[in-house]
Amino acid sequence: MKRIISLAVASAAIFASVASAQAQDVRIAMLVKNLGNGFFDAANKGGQEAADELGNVELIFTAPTAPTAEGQIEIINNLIAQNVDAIVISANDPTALIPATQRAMARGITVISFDSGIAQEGRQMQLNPSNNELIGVKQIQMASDAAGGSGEIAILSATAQATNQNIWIDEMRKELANANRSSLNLVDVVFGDDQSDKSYQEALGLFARFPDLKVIIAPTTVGIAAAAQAVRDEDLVGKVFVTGLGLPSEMAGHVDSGAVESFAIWNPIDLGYTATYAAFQIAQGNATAEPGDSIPVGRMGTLSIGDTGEAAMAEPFTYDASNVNDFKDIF
Ligand code: RAM
Repeated sequence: MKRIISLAVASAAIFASVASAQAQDVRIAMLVKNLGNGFFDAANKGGQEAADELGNVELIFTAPTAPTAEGQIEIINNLIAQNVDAIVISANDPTALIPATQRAMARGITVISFDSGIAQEGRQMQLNPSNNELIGVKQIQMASDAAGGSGEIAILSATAQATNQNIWIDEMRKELANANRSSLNLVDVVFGDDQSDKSYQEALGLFARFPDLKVIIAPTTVGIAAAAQAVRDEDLVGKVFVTGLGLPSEMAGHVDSGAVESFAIWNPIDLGYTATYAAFQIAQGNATAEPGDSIPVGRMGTLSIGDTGEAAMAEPFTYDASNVNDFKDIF
């Protein structure tokens, strides 16, 4: 009797170890622009949620320290050597990563981009947080509201190569070309490289060069927080307003200070969740990402793949003094 019990215990132990080996058998790497950015920490949280829900996924969160294509290429090469199942990338350059991601795809690794895209030939799909035109128009509308409809505005962006910011800047320029926006004058576009210090210095440079500046639009969560801090430190609250894309957790104090009247963003947790979920579906052969395809993505519903292999999520949400404090503990 004793022997039978110990055999049963031993086989349970073997079964448990086989089950745990199976339990982690899909490895998905989330490779973001750089470390230390709260936006990507929130995306990682969503990715982890998807991994836990799917049950047999290990999510590897990784990034270079600075947001460069070179740093990401080195990591992609390492991920190929580790033979991960999928790579989900927010790219620091639309084209520079293509040879590396094509090598990954040739080895059977699923590659999708999200947030900041890779050109079509370098990935299987791109997940946009929202409609790009909407993101551009929204930011010009917020800037116009802060400027009272006219005056000098400047853009403080992330890196000069960032796919997503460059698309949004193009959309902003298109919106500014409309006759009803002709009283807004875009005086400069500068780059803070998604580094707080550099973004802060670039904001100071704008104040010095453009004494009549009314608004800084920062289409980056790092840039908007740094620019708002610079406005406060230079006692420019009420003279220069900051708007753009920010995280409620990082912007609530700046809204309270008056440096920021409104800003927008989508939910980065949902974005990371959806990107990870979609990568799993493609890697497992449950879905494909050809134009016209649909990919089920758990609690976020279904993604519809458009002509260029892109899918878009929800509209950006606007935050101001009336609601920013309700969201500051979430992301
Ligand atoms: C920064 C990054 C990211 C962008 C957000 C809005 O965190 O540049 O790519 O989507 O801002």
